[in-house]
Amino acid sequence: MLSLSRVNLNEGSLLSVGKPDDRSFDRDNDGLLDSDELAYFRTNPDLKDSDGDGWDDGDEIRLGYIPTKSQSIPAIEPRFSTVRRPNGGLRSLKVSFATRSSRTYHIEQSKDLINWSILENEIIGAGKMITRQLLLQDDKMFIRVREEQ
Ligand SMILES: [Ca+2]
Ligand SMILES: [Ca+2]
Ligand SMILES: [Ca+2]
Repeated sequence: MLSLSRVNLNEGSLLSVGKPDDRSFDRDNDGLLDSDELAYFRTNPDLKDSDGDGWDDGDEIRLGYIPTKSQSIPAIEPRFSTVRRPNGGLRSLKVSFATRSSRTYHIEQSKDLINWSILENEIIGAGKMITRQLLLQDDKMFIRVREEQ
């Protein structure tokens, strides 16, 4: 899509896949329309990650961060909250974390921080917060979220 549009622009080809000012066109495929990037978000319509902080413009907007400020980035660390039994014991653990589009995430557990086993595999990032409720067998358990390309 992107390379076709460049051919169209630079060489006057008759291929019509969308003009850069087309209201429905997203040249850099970051989830924001060119027209919105130029007029509203002030981001670069040719660059997925306008401020170079590692998060695509569309993901930053969806997650509530600023795509033109590299200091404004979603927290990588997962957030945890607990649900307790009436006797105070841990019943379940809620984990939520910000995800990047086109990355995958794994939730893993460990008792000793050495041996890790997978609780959930291949969670597809989508530029939004993902939340999971984890049922724990053991009250003493380490949980981590791993991101892969
Ligand atoms: Ca775009
Ligand atoms: Ca960014
Ligand atoms: Ca940013």
